[in-house]
Amino acid sequence: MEKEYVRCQIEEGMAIVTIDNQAALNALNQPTLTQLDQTFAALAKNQDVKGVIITGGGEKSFVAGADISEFNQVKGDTAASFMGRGQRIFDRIEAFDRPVIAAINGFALGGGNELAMCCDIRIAAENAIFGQPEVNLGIIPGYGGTQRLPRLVGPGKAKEIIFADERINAQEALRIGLVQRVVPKGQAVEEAKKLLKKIMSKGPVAIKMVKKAVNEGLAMSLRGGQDLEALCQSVCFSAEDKDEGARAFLEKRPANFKGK
Ligand code: CO8
Repeated sequence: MEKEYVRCQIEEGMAIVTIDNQAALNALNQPTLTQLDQTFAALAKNQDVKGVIITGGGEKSFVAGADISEFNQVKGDTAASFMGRGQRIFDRIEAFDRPVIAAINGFALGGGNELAMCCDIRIAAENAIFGQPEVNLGIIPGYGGTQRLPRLVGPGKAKEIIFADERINAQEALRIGLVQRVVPKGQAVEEAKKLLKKIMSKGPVAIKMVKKAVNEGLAMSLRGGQDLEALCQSVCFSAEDKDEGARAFLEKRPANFKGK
């Protein structure tokens, strides 16, 4: 039987997905990528799950990158399809229709930083270290890093990080906007749960539409993005959640959203 590299635990409507291959600092080998994809496919069908947290096993590493021991399987003529597979898995996580938070408990290097960047929100423990060290290996980031990093921190900062393998600590990651919160070592998952619970108390249709408008709008012109925003708002105004939200406000009680 294949080793289990990805664990998924569901509690109070939250799925906690743990990449667990601690002997290799949770490096992403091909079975791990497959299991991650399968985990998200199963979560997509489970409507009891309202949000997801991704973290790494142990206290040292979130994910230390793609598994370097697999590099000899990749040649010039197969690299593009190899990368495309990982990119699409990360794209599916990014497009997951409920919030996904990265709880970064240690090293987030190469594919690890790329995994964190496809999540909606990143919370770092103070011992987290970020970087894109691929150029040390004579290659470039391959799971979306050259595209998502400049979108998050700007092209100059992204090139500095990638060209020179500049390692970024948690406070610097916060300063440049790579992460949204920094918490003490060992607290990233707890903080992510706290934030996710708060998000889960809001209208689920609205949260889904915010995610769609922000993610898809980033690739559009300002006008096109606003058209998309208006369409997403139409979805909200057609949903029961909007009636419940207004009613609850007027009746001075918490809303009981159904996500419909
Ligand atoms: N792949 C495979 N094994 C790894 C990886 C990795 N990315 N990172 C760490 N390990 C293993 C080490 O080989 C070591 O194994 P062993 O105990 O058997 O020798 C174990 O994890 C512990 O690592 P260290 O002893 O090195 O621990 P340190 O605390 O001294 O150092 C570091 C921690 C700084 C994280 C260090 O391990 C390191 O530099 N790791 C590599 C980081 C890296 O370069 N990541 C980028 C990889 S490339 C990538 O992600 C994108 C490529 C896209 C193409 C994919 C094609 C397949």
